[in-house]
Amino acid sequence: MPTAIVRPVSPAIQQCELTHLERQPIDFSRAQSQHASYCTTLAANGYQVVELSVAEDLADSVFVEDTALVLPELAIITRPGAASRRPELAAMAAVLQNYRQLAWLSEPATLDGGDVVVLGKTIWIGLSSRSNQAAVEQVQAVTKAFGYRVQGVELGQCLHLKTAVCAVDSNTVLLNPQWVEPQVFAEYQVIEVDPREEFAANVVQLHYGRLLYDQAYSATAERLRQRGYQLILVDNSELTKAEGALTCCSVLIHETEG
Ligand code: CIR
Repeated sequence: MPTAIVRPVSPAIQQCELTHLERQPIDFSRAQSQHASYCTTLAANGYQVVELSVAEDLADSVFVEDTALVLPELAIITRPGAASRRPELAAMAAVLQNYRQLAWLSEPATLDGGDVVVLGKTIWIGLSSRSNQAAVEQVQAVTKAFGYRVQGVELGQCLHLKTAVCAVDSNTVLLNPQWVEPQVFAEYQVIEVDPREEFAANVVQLHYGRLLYDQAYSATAERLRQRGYQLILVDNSELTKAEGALTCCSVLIHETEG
């Protein structure tokens, strides 16, 4: 059975890091109930949901994706670009060690898991305000023995690589051409987001091929449906204000893929 590691929304969420968005009020109880639906949806789709304990004073701790990269062969504990987020790592490492051998990044590398897109044996890393070339080199060093190629990607004005591009299957990406150059992903099939929906590229690939998707992006959802993808929609409106998208809220552990 695949596993999803999640963490409750912190009561400090209003003090979250923001890079490209203006701060606006976040309704904590609404964020909690949307997050609960996200977890229930993962469970209903076959995941064993493992919840880390709430971190009262770690504002961004719900965004567990940024703390780890899980591959079939090992898990890498990241070194988030925002120093405020580094205390989030210990709880993730304590659980992940039950599933994978762990590797750690060290200074000067910085990496947010939101900057990582894995397609087969290629690991794409966004060179964002959070993740750097030293991370590309360190991830390459610890994954080389398993046959991975690690490639840095230049990004436009968005927080993470997964804000700009995500895989929707092993050979296809969903991408916003304003934020990442489509040519970089020319070896795959490329689906572009609807130009009215700039945040629509973020999508969670579930273990049997369905996609967990944000109900806010109906025009891009239609594009995906027309290509034959089955979508499961959830509401993420409160955590969107914290610059968090759907992939950010879980670390998925699959039997055969990261
Ligand atoms: C941050 O700026 O770190 C959080 N407010 C949002 C992190 C979102 N995580 C993600 O996209 N993987």
